[in-house]
Amino acid sequence: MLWVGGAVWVLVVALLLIALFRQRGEEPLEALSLTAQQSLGARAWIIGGGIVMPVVVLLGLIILTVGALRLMAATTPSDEVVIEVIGHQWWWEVRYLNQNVITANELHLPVGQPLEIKLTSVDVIHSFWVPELHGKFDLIPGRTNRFVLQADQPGEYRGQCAEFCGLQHAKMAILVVAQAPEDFMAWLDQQAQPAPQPTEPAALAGRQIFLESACRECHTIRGVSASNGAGPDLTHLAGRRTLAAGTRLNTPEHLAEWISAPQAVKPGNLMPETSLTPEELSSLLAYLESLK
Ligand code: HEC
Ligand SMILES: [Cu+2]
Repeated sequence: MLWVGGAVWVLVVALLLIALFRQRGEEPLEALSLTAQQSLGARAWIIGGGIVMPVVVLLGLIILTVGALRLMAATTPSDEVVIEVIGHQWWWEVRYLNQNVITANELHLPVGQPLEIKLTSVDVIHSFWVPELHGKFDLIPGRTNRFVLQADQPGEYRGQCAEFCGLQHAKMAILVVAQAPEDFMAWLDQQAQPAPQPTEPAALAGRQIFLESACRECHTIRGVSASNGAGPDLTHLAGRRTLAAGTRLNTPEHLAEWISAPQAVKPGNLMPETSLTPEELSSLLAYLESLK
């Protein structure tokens, strides 16, 4: 397209320059009436340059374009792994539809394999954007957008919500982890397991506190309790790199900070402040950290 467009441009500019600088002599305008032969030539220019050439050039480009579009659509994604990304104010829910895996703010995929990503939202419009991998795609409530995502190099790629979605829009990041296919399958198998059974007494007490407090209303821990889905699934929380959509690295200190004062860490986010005694907090943390 560039070369064809360039050739057309050079031709048009050359004709324009010829017309501008052609010597017309001194005759007054009225004397410029065309001979029969000249007017035939002028008509040939209009029909040839104004109709025939554009039709030929544009037809050629349309054929090329349709061919290129067909090639692009031909990357058939795997139907074994289909990922749904659901936007929430202000975090990402990530579901592996055929494996019954639900996680948050972290999307793993095998290197070099095209995967279908379905995008939707439960509240307002968000936009999924991992600049190093693809262009922006919107997450729209009540609608599913699809695209095919492929990472060619292993590594971690930062994504960001790219559609202003409220107070903590800036703190709505997602981490895309592209792994060797066997590592990815191992990760997926591990994520499909229910939450591990705690063994330590503190963690066992922490699980009880989780079940008796408001936490369980919003957070699912598969194998332990189901929730209304208002907050991220915590089944394998300890295996995630970040907390609260990339707001903090997932360390024991940051987790303690988050549970004891989520509104100080990410003001306005939809997790309410909780009132736990220091003992309750430390057991709860021991439990959450066991959720590998
Ligand atoms: C009213 C619903 C609600 C309640 C109750 C609630 N949370 Fe949350 N929680 C959320 C939401 C929403 C987020 C996501 C916040 C964000 O990133 O914007 C969240 C995030 C978290 C995260 C970070 C998860 C991640 O992967 O980023 C943890 C851990 C967590 N909550 C633990 C708890 C614990 C423990 C309790 C009980 C003491 C609790 N939550 C009570 C709604 C709730
Ligand atoms: Cu958003």
